[in-house]
Amino acid sequence: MMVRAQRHPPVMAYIGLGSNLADPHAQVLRALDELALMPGCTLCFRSSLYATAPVGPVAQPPFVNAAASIATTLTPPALLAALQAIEHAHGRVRDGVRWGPRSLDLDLLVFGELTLHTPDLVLPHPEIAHRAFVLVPLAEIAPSRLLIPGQGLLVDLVAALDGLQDVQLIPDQAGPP
Ligand code: PH2
Ligand code: MG
Ligand code: MG
Repeated sequence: MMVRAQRHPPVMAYIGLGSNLADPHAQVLRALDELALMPGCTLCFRSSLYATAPVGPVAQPPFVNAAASIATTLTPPALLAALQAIEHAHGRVRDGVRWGPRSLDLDLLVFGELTLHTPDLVLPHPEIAHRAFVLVPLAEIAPSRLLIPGQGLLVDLVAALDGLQDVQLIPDQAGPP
């Protein structure tokens, strides 16, 4: 009898990308390519890049933000570790300044329908609902009726944005071949 390793069916997960140091545009483009190479993950969609004003209490340079969807057989902690390894390879230094500038931030936003509260990982990401720099890229690649557990339908969260946050689409510079 053939014994197969137990496999979990793939789960759709959404990642938020952000950078505001060391050529943010290039950091985010490279990170999107690296997400596609993570073992146990298939990249489904990647959003456009957006130039966004920094949100939060720390004065810092503007960000480039984007979002991606992956189908993954990894567990949430294993996926988090893979994302942190990419952040680390981009020179991300965790200096303890919460919400401070960063060369690359990869946030696990949504992991299927899972709700999780551990010291290392909270799912869905608790800050999605009010952040245009997350919701606008996410709305480009996710179904409008995506349910963000505990926060609501993506379409409703986008409609509730106050319109005050500066999020500008960066036109795709790749021209026709
Ligand atoms: N990330 C933060 C804090 N503020 N502002 C923008 N525009 N984009 C971000 O990715 C961002 C932020 C902490 O993760
Ligand atoms: Mg973040
Ligand atoms: Mg983060």
